[in-house]
Amino acid sequence: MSYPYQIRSLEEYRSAYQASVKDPEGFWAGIAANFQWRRPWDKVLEWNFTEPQVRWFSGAQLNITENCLDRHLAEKGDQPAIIWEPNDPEEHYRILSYKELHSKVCQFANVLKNNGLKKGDRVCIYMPMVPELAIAVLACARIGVIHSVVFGGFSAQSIADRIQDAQCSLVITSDGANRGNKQIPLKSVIDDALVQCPSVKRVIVLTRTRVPVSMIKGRDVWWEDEVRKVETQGNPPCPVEVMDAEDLLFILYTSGSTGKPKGVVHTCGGYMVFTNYSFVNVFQYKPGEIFFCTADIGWITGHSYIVYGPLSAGATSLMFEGIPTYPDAGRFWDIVDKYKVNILYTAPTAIRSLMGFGLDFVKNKDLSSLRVLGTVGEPINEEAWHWYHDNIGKGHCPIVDTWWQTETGGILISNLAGVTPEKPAHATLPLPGVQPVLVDEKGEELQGNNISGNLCIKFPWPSIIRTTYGDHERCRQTYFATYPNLYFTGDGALRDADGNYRITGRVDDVLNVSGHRIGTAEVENAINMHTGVVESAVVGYPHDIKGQGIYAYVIFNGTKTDDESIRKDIVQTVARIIGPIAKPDKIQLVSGLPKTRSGKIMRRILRKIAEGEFQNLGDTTTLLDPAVVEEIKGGRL
Ligand code: 6R9
Repeated sequence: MSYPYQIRSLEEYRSAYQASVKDPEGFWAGIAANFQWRRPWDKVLEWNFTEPQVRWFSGAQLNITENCLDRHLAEKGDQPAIIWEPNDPEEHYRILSYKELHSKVCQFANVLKNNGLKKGDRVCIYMPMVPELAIAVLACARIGVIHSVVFGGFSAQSIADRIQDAQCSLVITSDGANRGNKQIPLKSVIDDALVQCPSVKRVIVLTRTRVPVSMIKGRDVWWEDEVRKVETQGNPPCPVEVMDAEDLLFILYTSGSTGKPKGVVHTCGGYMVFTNYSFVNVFQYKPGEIFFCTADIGWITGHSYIVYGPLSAGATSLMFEGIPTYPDAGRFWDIVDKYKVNILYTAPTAIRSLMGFGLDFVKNKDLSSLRVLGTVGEPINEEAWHWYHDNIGKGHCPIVDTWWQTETGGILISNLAGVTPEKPAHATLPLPGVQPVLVDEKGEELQGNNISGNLCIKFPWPSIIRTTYGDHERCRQTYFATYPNLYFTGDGALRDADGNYRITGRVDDVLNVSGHRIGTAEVENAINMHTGVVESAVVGYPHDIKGQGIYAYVIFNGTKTDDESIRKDIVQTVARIIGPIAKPDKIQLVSGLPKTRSGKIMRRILRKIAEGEFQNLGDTTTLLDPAVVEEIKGGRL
């Protein structure tokens, strides 16, 4: 069995692609016909990339949870919607059928309403990977409340910045989170964050780790108590809030090359259509299959391919609370074996890390249920691709290398599993409906194949970013001003002789550390918060497991203790300001930074030195003080 809009052969791919370019509106209207709308659209697409303004399915009304839940109840009510595997393999797993998930979402949506929320309000969700996280997300969507999920690894300061930016009035969290053999005190981090957030009037706390927490009277309530209240009200139904297609669905913060993280905005109709379409086509999902995406719901991959894409397709989505190396490096394979997973979607950094533990952890695991493998988040090197292909896919599972971004909402460039050809380390071809181009520095579109350039998209797709929350000009500047009439991705890419794209990585000052986007400016700002730091410059360098590591050059004139404790202090500062994911791997203490006469730091030189490439430093004659380069080279870590 397949979906009516599933592309099943290379020929079908080619004709769908052509149709999508020739008549985009007709193409997307055909796909959008597979959903439940409360009111049809007046116009499929209105757009310009100058303001920018993009409106998909305008005039249409819908609720995404009606498409993710209600519409499956008649035929799939008893089928598992979410399978949840806890951090500790000894703890009991949970399975929520579509019926159960629907009733829990309705119940919690009523909790939110009881706590005063209404359409358009913003809620911050800071939770572990438990089913209640998915329930909270869907409950917001059901009543038109805009969710802003913040990954559990971010610090109090990062949360506060995000809450303030979106002016959230409510926070949903838990007492703590389990991650491997560690516990993270989420509620206490929220308490620290909220000191700076007067907009937050209510905090709902789920019990997970049972670590003691302080509950503030009048502000903090327990999830379980609130649910009980709804039960004593007799569990009233929760009709959906009927949303306009272009009403906001969620905000998700992501790093860029300058300033603080920005709130990427996605809207209801287009996001629903595109995440569903890409899920069904890229993975070639078949009803009844078990889909395991190892991402955290705190990132876009979790939003689109744990929650909205799979559930809108009536799939079974497996959610894992823990980490790939706990209790040992065979955990992913145990999970595949235990639940007979059919599709596994993970990140190159995880594959490289597990490769390092050797094949003993793969041996004796039954992986025969696997049909499709996927990767996302960063370029996959050929060695990792082959390891994944040979040892996990046993040579017969196609690997989809899916390129996309928080801003794109869903997968834009990828092979379609078993349908279009794969090529190691290549994301290959755009999905029908997606029109990538490569441009040179001047923004001229490069024609033909065997070329490289900056990756742009020249026509909107339904889940394109609509704005950056509260600051539309920033959205224009960041994505639409570099090259007129193009969406600029920030990535560089090659196009091979057959038209396959190979994404080579960011061409801006954004790092990709273990698949997480981190701005160099953000890390520098955090380092500079340390009282002893005069100035710093941060660059990426190749890292065997993380893809990129963080290399910081720091001018320090604080109280001189030994270099090692200065470094430790700086690392702690970054962890406190941003979160552990942004900790520098290497900190080199220097007496100066290479600057041009106009005072600009020459990052190109610092990048080369961090990479250990002392030749080709390029022209250093424009430097204010060329001697500083020699000193930095001498002290490289
Ligand atoms: C989905 C996600 C986006 C950046 C993107 C690019 C890198 C993602 C990739 C890839 C090469 C792939 N990226 N997928 N690079 N091949 N298959 O990761 O979103 O966190 O916003 O990161 O990740 O550099 O620009 P996000």
